[in-house]
Amino acid sequence: MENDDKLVFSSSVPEVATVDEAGLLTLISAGETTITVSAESNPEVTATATVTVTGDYSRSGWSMTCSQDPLPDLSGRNNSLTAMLDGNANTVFCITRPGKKTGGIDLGGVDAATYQIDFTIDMKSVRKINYFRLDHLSNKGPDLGTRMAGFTQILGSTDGSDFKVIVENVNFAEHARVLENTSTENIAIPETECRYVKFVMIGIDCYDPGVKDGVDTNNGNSAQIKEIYLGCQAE
Ligand SMILES: [Ca+2]
Repeated sequence: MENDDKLVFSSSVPEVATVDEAGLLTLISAGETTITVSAESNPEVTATATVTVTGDYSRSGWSMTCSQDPLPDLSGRNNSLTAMLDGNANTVFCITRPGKKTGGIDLGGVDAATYQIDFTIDMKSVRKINYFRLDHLSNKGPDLGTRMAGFTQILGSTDGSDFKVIVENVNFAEHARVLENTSTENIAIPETECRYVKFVMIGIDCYDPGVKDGVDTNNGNSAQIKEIYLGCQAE
């Protein structure tokens, strides 16, 4: 390598971080990338460093399936299977709660204590996750009863068919019942590498009854989630 030799920088995953001609790193979104620097005169002389960016993953291109189909078309909610992945506050993923009837789906006759609803998010590539977070519909009192209060199980899979339990009985009702909380905090789950994440709700405890000032308003026919995020944060 000569004294005036130039260095060439590259990033293996530019969606995570880019590196410019001078070696200046720009962090883009959560994930892992390898930065390589090589000598222009002799590309075989290289050095590498792994850079890990923590936080929410970009959800661009992610998709979702849900056991409840077709989804109810609730007025003004722009309900769809991508509604909680789109970063749009005007679109909301809605499902009918066990024991309830809304949007053309009647679950009044099911055993609400054992009835299962689940949805699965496809992140399109295997990633390391250790938290999720939800945005609730709103901070209006009547919408309290639409909030989620927990999940019976969260499972992960790399191939979409073989799912392993990541965590069971995740309960965030206490946080959800504070009217001012429009989002959950980042809810930690055991660190897992997977592409598909399945959220399972069994029975009515997963759905917030809309408790306000100690009184159960029980006004929710539906469960509604404005946004869901997955990410990896430092332990
Ligand atoms: Ca949305």
